[in-house]
Amino acid sequence: MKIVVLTGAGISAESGVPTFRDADGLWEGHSIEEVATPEGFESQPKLVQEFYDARREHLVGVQPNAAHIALAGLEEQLPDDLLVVTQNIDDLHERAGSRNVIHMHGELNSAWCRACDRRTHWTRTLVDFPPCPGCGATELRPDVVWFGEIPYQMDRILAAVAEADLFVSVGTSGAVYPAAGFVQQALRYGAKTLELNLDPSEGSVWFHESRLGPASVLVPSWVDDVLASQHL
Ligand code: BV8
Ligand code: ZN
Repeated sequence: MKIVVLTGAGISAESGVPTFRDADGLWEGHSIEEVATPEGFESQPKLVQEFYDARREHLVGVQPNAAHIALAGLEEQLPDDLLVVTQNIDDLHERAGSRNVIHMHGELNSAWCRACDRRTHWTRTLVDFPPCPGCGATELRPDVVWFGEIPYQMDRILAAVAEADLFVSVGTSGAVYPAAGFVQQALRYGAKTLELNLDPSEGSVWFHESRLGPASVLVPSWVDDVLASQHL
């Protein structure tokens, strides 16, 4: 059984990573246009670097939760059949042990050089525009996908969604495209669709089943169901 799991900020909420739209969400105090668009970076580079530097620093103090850990455990049992596609730029899936992970919106712990196109694992700050380890240019930006930019690995993602027998969405409001459109594609290719979310999302109508509650509870119990059904 081929499974694609799409995750959003809600899966990392219980680890202490703020979501986007919740009351004290990331967008509070910052307009999307200001901090998450190429235009915003052109006009206020230091503000944007500081926004991502703060999130990168905050990442050090948080840990994967039971939802991340359960998905990593499922991958161990179904190594060739489970793909996690995440909209999150945190590294909690990997720190929980997941390997088959696509960061369609990029990663906080990566810097991208606009001069030589090199991507470098990066855990420090970028606000002082340090030189690129490859070419020395001071053209490093956060390796994240901003609004108006094309998400990463779309071909691999769409191929996996077309192959999926089961499409599961965890902790996402379904407000940002193209991620919010994957469930409709999965349905079109005949997949069963399941939503695990604290609240109903903008895409709830597209799911055969929606289970409402915290990811740290819903994901482990769903994983137990899958393993039981696979007699694993
Ligand atoms: C593109 C990286 C062309 C940076 C991000 C008009 C209509 C339709 C689309 C558009 C439109 N105008 C413009 C667009 C396109 C635009 C878009 O969708 N805009 C929206 C605002 C309308 N999209 C783009 O620009 C994308 N690029 O379209 O290129 C293209 C198209 C197709 C194919 C090729 C090319 C690029 C978008 C990527 C932007 N970058 N992140 C950063 O992180 O700073 S988006 C960012 O916001 C996240 O990555 C994520 O995608 C989104 C936030 O959503 P969620 O993760 O879902 O978080 P949210 O807070 O909203 O919700 C949390 C959910 O969790 C809630 O439902 C809550 O109930 C639940 N929850 C909370 N706690 C828990 C929980 N669930 C379980 N347990 C809990 N404990
Ligand atoms: Zn460079």
